Amino acid sequence: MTVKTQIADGPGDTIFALSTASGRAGVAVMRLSGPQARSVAASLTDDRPLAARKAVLRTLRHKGERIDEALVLLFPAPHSFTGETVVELQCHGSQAVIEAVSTALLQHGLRQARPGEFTRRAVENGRMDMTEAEGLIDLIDAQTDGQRRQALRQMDGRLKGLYEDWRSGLLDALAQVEGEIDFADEGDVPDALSHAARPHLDRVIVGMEAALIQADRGRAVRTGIEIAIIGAPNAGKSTLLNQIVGRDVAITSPHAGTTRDIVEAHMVIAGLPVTFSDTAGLRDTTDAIEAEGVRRARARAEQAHLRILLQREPAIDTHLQDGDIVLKNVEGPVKKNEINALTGNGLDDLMDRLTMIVSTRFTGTESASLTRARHVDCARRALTATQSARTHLGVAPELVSEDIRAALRAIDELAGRADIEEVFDRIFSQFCVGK
Ligand SMILES: Nc1nc2c(ncn2[C@@H]2O[C@H](COP(=O)(O)OP(=O)(O)OP(=O)(O)O)[C@@H](O)[C@H]2O)c(=O)[nH]1
Ligand SMILES: [Mg+2]
Repeated sequence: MTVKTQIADGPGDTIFALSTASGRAGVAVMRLSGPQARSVAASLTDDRPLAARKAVLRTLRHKGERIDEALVLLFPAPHSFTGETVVELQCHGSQAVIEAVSTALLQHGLRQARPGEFTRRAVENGRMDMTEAEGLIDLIDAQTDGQRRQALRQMDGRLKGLYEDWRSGLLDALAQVEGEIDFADEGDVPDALSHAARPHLDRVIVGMEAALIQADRGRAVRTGIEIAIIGAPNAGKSTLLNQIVGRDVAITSPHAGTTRDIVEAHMVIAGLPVTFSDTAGLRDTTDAIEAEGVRRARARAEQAHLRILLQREPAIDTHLQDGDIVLKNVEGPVKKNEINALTGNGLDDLMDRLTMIVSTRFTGTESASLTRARHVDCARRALTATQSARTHLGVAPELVSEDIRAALRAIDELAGRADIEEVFDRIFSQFCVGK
């Protein structure tokens, strides 16, 4: 069955890119998108008809010469990834085939896609919103299970659902406000306004605040969790790092002040990427190099999601935040909150505790929706504007609708509806070519 009608293709030119990784492989997928995709695919395949969404085996030919045998798949607009007509050529994955196909496509007037251009077209054609597109990048980049799950939820429109809810609450409030301004008796306006719009604004504010509280967690899942090992010189920090990762990554010695540079080691805990940092022992020192190490150690201690403070006589007690781990490095049998860094006695308990912390604090079932700095920035601006609307309700009604519109604009930006070229360029340049 062939599709008879060519459904509205956008004005853009037709692009192509290799969608699979380059290098030697069994199969390589070359993807074409745009108004010419179908006709160019037809002329490469002896003009035999292509049925929608049916894989067919065809000889690819250019200027009379056979290039390859390929599976050809046609997705007529608008039911495709980009919303334009898309053709996939599944050819053999050698450098020579890929080059010959690319040359043929270029000679047919197609253009090599820029990074993220397929997804950008999908967003521009309303096939997905910006946050779903970001979920897609995260899914492609996911290295652990936790990241994969969060990315899939984002791709399924989790954040979209949330901001659509905020938007509808704001629109309800706006409708009340504008209705009241039109009809109410001058004297009654402020009271009537606050009465009708307040519950909507309250609900939106509560939702935004809750999402922002969870945001650190969402970003931690994307970028990984940082755990800093801190303590006095000679506490056994480097010895502990080596035990945790089971490799000799950091130099240890009886000399106080051995570690200066931050030594990092990576692991996966509870499905999330975790980076442990071993840091210089914290003390005042006149040695300029060690002092720089201590400065870096303090900075890392402050930035990390979690600190393990290792104590050995004399114990120091510094840079701790809520929920951190304090461990005594002891000889012989270990009790709760103790470890023997040299023998590894107590290490299993520490790892259990870390697994528990990572899974409850960072991957809980109520996982985060705001997963990027960009999301947090838009949501904060929307929250500030909504709070301002609520403050103005009883006192300056003329400002309320202006505030609500500002909140709606911030949400549009979050959705990628604001269509600001610059924002689009920045986001899509993070994609790889072929996506
Ligand atoms: N007996 C014993 N020795 C330990 C223990 N932990 C570490 N040590 C020793 O103590 C010395 C200092 O250990 P490191 O791991 O280098 O200490 P650090 O905290 O990294 O020290 P700086 O890098 O100087 O801040 C080394 O000689 C270790 O072998 C322990 O639990 N028991
Ligand atoms: Mg050390």
